[in-house]
Amino acid sequence: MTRQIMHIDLDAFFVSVEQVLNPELKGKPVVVGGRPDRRGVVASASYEARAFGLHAGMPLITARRLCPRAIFIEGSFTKYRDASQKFMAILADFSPYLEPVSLDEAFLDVTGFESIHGSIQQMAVAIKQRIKDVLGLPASIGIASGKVVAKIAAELSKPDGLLEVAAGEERSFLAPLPAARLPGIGKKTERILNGLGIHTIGELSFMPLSALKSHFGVSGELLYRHSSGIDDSKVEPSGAAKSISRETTFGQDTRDRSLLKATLGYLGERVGAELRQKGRQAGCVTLKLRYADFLTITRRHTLIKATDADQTIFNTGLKLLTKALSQERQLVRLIGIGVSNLTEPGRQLDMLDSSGQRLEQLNKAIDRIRKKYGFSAIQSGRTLPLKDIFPERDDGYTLHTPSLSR
Ligand code: TTP
Ligand code: MG
Repeated sequence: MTRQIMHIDLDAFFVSVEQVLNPELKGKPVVVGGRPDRRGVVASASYEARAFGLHAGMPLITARRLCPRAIFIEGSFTKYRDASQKFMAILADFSPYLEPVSLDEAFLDVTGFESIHGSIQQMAVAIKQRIKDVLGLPASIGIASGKVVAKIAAELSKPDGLLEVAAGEERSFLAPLPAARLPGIGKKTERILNGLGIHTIGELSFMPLSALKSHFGVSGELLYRHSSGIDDSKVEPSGAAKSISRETTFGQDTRDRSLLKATLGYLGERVGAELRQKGRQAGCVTLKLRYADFLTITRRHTLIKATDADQTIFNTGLKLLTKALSQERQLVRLIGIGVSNLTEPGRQLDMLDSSGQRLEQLNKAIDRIRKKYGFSAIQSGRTLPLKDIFPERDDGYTLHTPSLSR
């Protein structure tokens, strides 16, 4: 039976939320990301702003130069989180097979649901309408037999779009599109493909599997399948986040070890707190650094045993940081830490591991105290240097771009 998968993504999400709260912003070039005289990047740009070339990830300074009339908003993460929860709740009303991907993006498996809604297209229209009625937000929806094609269809339909790729048409739909549209094709893979004379997904689909495997290893097989529109990956309703991360841009590029270390400690604690709140453990820690010239690197370390302890996350991150700094002399612009390979904790094994258990109890106690008395009620030594640098709020420090840490 052919599956019917929807990919739903809100348009210019952060900006659209701001426009609902302040309708005067509607129809104007608007950027959420911070004040343009400060450092940081565009998190979300309205489609009017995109007409000037603005896009997510662009330095705010560049954004203002390209579009001096743009309205810059700092943004606030709690508003977006609230909207996101309501958005997911609306989708869950339509099908229980919901996989949230990020705050404003989800897959929905709606196979066999047409009898309730007339057709899957009509169901998508109803979903868009409900999101508009309840939240006032525009959404775009792609419909296809698999996740990859559904996501690309949603992207192409933006803004406020709806695009269905009929079963059997996946290959011809993908063929003319740039290869970089496929998931897993970053700048590096794209360069290699271009070097081989391959620019479109259609051209990619004619490459023999063996050649793709020899160039790209295991991911070569995925490229082979996806480029032909073959994709049987499931919509995973457990839907829990696949990774959790926090990052921040410094007010000034820095090589100050104690600042880097303290910031890493702070971000690591935030990651750890979310991990424990979600009741999960992580098998992998990733450090992200962006240097003064925007060179961005990620370094990952796979743990022998999954963890939810701040201490382990921090220590692993610190080792990666020390190594990275020894390999690159530039000043650091942004630092981030994340965890992935998330699993449910294996209770049985933990019983045998008393130091792990002690850490677990310690972290739980810290979480409880902070929930009750605020973040700064208890501080670990590793984040203390931040006290002199950043303003403190009840729920933590105001880092330079607090709301934009993903
Ligand atoms: P996206 O869905 O990628 O972007 P968008 O919703 O602003 O625009 P569209 O989908 O119409 O292309 O990301 C969702 C939100 O996540 C976005 O509004 C802001 C945030 N975000 C960041 O904070 N940093 C980023 O680099 C990106 C890409 C998004
Ligand atoms: Mg979006």
